[in-house]
Amino acid sequence: MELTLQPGDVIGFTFFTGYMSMMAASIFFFLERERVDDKWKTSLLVSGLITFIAAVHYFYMRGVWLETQKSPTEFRYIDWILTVPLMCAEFYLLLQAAGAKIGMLWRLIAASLFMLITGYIGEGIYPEQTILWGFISTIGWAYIIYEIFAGEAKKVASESNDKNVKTAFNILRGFVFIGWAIYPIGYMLMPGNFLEFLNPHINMNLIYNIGDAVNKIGFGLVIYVMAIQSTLESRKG
Ligand SMILES: *C/C=C(C)/C=C/C=C(C)/C=C/C1=C(C)CCCC1(C)C
Repeated sequence: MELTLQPGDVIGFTFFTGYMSMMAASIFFFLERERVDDKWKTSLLVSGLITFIAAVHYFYMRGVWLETQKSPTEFRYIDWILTVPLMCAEFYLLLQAAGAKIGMLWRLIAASLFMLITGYIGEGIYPEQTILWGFISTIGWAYIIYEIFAGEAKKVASESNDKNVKTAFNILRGFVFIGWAIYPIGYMLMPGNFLEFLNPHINMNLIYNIGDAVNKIGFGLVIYVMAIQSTLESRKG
């Protein structure tokens, strides 16, 4: 096996572009922190950390893919276990001024770890039980959706009187509901799972790489736009 990107290796291509776009997004979020009000600086820092942690993992995943043409499952889940709780922290930072309590953050983090650890068990350890573990994992995701669409996070957001925060919260929830649905679709391409029949044509890594680009960079950009908007408004009046 040649350890370089071969023509026609579409998945390999997305590992390279994933690496580079995560890196570029990190530099962008880190430098743009200068331009926003102090109260949003931590949110932008966390956005940059999410894409930076992903960039480092993409660097390694790219290497595994080139060497083996197999899923870099371990690096993938280590990345998610670090970045998904940080995305939960973004919800907390956004809603802090509106009165969000730390308990909400811990519940979101616990649910996301449950979702990812059980997902890993079905992808990396017992792939013959992928449907069972995929189902268990979905309970964690469902809890997160409950918390932001019907639970305390939703309540706090609806009581906020900052329209920029409200808009950003609504878009971020959309990412968790629709953008995150990309991942279980990738998972179901595993042998023995519901979408196995698509497997020779669509590779799980292609779906996961698209999901990461949409969710990690998109999430950060929503927070960035909110922070800039809020900063401009506060400086005007
Ligand atoms: C930056 C990485 C993100 C936002 C990763 C999100 C991952 C998920 C929402 C994964 C969810 C899964 C299920 C809901 C069931 C099947 C197993 C998983 C782990 C793929």
